[in-house]
Amino acid sequence: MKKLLLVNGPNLNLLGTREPEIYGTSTLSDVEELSVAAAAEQGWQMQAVHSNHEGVLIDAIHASRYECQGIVINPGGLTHTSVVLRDALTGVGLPFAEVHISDVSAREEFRRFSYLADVARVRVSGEGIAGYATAVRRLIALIA
Ligand code: CA2
Repeated sequence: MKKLLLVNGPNLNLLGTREPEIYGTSTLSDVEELSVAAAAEQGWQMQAVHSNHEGVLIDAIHASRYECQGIVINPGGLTHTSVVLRDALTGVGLPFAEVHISDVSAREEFRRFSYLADVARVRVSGEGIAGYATAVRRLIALIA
């Protein structure tokens, strides 16, 4: 069975505990369940990883190289800072979707820049956690 890797970056474990006006009230577990279900609807498996540590995320991306056909990633704040995360994603060469719960284009100026924007095959921002399902469907449609 074909498989996607779901990556959630730093601080996303706080979902549902603070800033509901920006991120809603759902938890990271809700996000993972929703994403697994969206993949299963298309007949795909999904493996989820979350870490607050950049190197752990990079190791998970490297390990997915021969096991997965694509990656759905919300890098959290690393979106705006991390060349090494970009290098890991381009390095493994898997097509990936960049997803953000909030509308990063309508927030602070520093959130408008993404190190992944020009290499992501799919970008979803501002749809709340439903955006993960959108990203899964659009990525699978591209690579199936
Ligand atoms: O909108 C998104 O999904 C973000 O990737 C979330 C990141 C932020 O740095 C990006 O600019 C946009 C922040 C993740 C932290 O999430 C929290 C959730 C609840 C409470 C505190 C943090």
